[in-house]
Amino acid sequence: MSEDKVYPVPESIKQGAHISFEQYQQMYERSLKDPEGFWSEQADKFLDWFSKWGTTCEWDLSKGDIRFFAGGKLNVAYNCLDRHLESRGDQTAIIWEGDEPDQDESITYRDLHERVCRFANAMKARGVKKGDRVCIYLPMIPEAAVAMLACARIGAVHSIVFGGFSPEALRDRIIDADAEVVITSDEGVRGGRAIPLKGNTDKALEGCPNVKTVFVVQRTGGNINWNDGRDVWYHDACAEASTDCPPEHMDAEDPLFILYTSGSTGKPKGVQHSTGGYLLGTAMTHKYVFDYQEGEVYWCTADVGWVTGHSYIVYGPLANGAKTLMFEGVPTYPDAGRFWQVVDKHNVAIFYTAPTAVRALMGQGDEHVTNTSRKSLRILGSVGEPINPEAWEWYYRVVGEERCPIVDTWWQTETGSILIAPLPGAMDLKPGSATLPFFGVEPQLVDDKGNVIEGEGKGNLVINRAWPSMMRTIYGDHERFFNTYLAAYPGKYFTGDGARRDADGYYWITGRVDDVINVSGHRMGTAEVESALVLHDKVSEAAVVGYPHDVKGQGIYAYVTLMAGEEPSEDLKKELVKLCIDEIGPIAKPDLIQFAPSLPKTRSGKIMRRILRKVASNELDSLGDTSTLADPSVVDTLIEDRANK
Ligand code: 6R9
Repeated sequence: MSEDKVYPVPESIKQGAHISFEQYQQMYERSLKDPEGFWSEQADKFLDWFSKWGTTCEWDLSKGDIRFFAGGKLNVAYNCLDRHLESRGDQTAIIWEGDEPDQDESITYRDLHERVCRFANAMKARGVKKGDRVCIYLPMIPEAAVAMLACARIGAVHSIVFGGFSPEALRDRIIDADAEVVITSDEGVRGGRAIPLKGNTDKALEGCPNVKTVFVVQRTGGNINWNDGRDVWYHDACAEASTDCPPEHMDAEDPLFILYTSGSTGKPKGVQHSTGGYLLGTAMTHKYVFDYQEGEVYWCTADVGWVTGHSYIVYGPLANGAKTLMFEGVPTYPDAGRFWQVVDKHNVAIFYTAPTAVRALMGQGDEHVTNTSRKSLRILGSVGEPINPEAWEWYYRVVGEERCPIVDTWWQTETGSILIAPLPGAMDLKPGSATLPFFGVEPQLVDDKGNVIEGEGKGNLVINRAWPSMMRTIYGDHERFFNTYLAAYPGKYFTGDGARRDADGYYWITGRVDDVINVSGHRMGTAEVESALVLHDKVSEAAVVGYPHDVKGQGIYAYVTLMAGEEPSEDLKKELVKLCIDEIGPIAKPDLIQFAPSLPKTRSGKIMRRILRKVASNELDSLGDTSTLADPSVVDTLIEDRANK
């Protein structure tokens, strides 16, 4: 092993783990040498099929064609529910923990199956059919999982929009997906505060004439407006629906869902996932990366509005017949010990969260953790951004009491499931490294010209072959899919991340190499925030970059140039912040705004973001070459006026 700090696999975890290091090596090698044999065995083992596929896998990344198990028929809801009824119908499927500590609910596989069938029939009764897009805009309540699975059952393609997004962001996504049905709730509740989801939906729908039906879940009973021809109470619709709903036979390559994510340019893109390959990827990784053992309570703290919630609250765990915990609230309500209180209350064995939450809680004092037991915990997980070694050590030492391995899982909305992560019974850990690739994943590092870097080194992270849960396209724009991910390095998938590989072959993700920033584990395209800022009458130009932020990982730093004659002011800053919140949502709120008389541009008019990033990060002695700027003196003014001196 190299000079890095290494944490060997604890004996207690090694014994009884699904996979040892030797097994990992054998299976990994086979997955690359004999993908047909490997994937067909796994698809047989993990999923139930109505009928078998033709060719197991075929892809040509230089053309954008990817197919796994094509011709095979299955249904995701059947795999997550029906097939478990005989053996574990009365076992808990979902443990719901509400925003208030005295609110919770356990839903068995049988209950969940019934609820899904009813709601599936309710949608059918209103004309929803295979292939239709359905938008889900719900808080973290069981109905979110019910709605997802009900769509899957009838072959409708869901598009979940995170409840923290604004009406404008919701509208864009409904229009892009051409959804005719929206599922929302009267309000959501987080940290004791109500969020007007129905009100937001009403606003969004002012611009969506194609939406015919809005199902409304009653969560709080708060006041809402009602549109008689369009709005339907979810509970009424379910009450009158039958519990008998045969699952649609879907092709493995039929779309399961669309999920919008940010890129470096343009509007958010609808990442489209498949049915068979996606479910196989999430089920396999859920079992092996978390070493999930029968009967254990597993908790992923993500929101179902993000891919982590899709794959690791709902699809992966339920496909494996697991007990999955769904939490409505926030880590600091009623106090900063909430996570650990919930762990004790429900005997959570596997806990999966984001580094930003770990850092935030680390700052609140150890006693919130140490005054709970946490004896049930066995495995800890991290996802969303690189975890800094201090946060890793705290998570390991204070939360896990040095007995729980931390699985640092690297993946993306586009990858569908975890691609690089330790298997807890197999791999020694190094704080800050996502370690080794999962089965069938062939990572490579390339330089900007596409030359492959062998052995130890640093470069752009690409994946040299397709894997089952890989995205299939961008909804409605296959060319954009190709250009965004497959054009840069022909035959390879480009992740947008940079990485280093050490002497042991371990991967260390260094962060995005494009204009995407990662704020509290949420992806944000700088272009999206810029577009919001320039909507203001007084703004002529804006450039947004990320800068290091203690808790959020990266903060949003906005440089704003005003129209001639306009004066900077604190009030104007507030208006700009509000504009970003209104256009995108609270996660897009700039942390720092600097009014800049002009931005550093090349002679061809390109903004030199590298310089803006350096100034925002206070790395003033490494600005690099500024000689190609049209007016190098712009940089002195920028430094003089920086917002975080
Ligand atoms: C699952 C998810 C993807 C981007 C990805 C990378 C960053 C995620 C990470 C990580 C370092 C990890 N990222 N996990 N970076 N270590 N364990 O987060 O999907 O929202 O699409 O974000 O997040 O930069 O490219 P998504």
